[in-house]
Amino acid sequence: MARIITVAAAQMGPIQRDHTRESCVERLITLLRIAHDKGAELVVFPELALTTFFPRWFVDDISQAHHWYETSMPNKNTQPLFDEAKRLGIGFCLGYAELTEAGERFNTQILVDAQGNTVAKYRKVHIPGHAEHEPDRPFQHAERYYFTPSDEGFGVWKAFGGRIGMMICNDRRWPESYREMGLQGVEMILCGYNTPLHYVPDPSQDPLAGFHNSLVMQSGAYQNGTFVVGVAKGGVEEGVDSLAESTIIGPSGEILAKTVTSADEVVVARCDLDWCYQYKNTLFDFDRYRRPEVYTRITAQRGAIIAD
Ligand code: CDV
Repeated sequence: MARIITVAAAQMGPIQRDHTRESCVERLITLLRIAHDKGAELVVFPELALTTFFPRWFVDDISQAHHWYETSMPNKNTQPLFDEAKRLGIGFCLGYAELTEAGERFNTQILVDAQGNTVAKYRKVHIPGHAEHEPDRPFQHAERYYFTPSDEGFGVWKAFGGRIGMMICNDRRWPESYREMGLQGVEMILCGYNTPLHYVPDPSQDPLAGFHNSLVMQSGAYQNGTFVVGVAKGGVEEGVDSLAESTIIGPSGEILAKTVTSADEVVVARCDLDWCYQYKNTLFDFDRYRRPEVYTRITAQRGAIIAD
């Protein structure tokens, strides 16, 4: 019997600084209902879907930023989203800032099943940007100040009749993220993102933002025989323009659906998970063709050791 997941990429337009959690949750519920009407059984929301992208501002005392984080999930603000999803019998993947009881701060994504149970949690591994205030920038990208890089790595969970993995934004640029999940048989990777269209360290990359977004996700999908669902928070948020172009990609690397606006928008694809095996059992038959014995540098070193 075919294993089908109808998945929705539920893109958000900007969330401004003064937008409340309640207003964000209302928008998420609207997107959820639209996705449900389009036949989706799993809805993927962006990275940091409950707040503006607050790492664009630096504060000297980080406790002044605690109001951006969630200390429990669900909580009073997000409970209506969980309730509506359960009523509709639809699952979702949600990104938010997490503050643990031990005081650790993570950039987190959860997977919630159609019965309203949180079945998986992923904490961002690759944290981009900077940890110190850089006053000369037009805006900060201080993710390395606000978030601890998770050591938990990349999990794959049995859910929605398949094997689901998660990653967050910058993770999608690293082939290791996909391969770690590929080696666990992942069939669908869910990835929220916030990608400013102006890359401050090297503005020559700005016109390539959309190209690079597609390049990494399409390659990761193809090379691991998996669906990839990339979902943006796009548009102009607090003066910073961000990439939209939320995309659902098949294991062939082809684009199955893509948003056309930079506002709240839902696109859907009907994904036959068995399609993954046309790639996993042929060109990318890992067990037959991979050569881990010669890939020793991949985990033994971080930076390049330049050959001379
Ligand atoms: N939120 C992110 O991880 N954004 C990065 C930016 C800094 C380049 C990204 O990889 O899209």
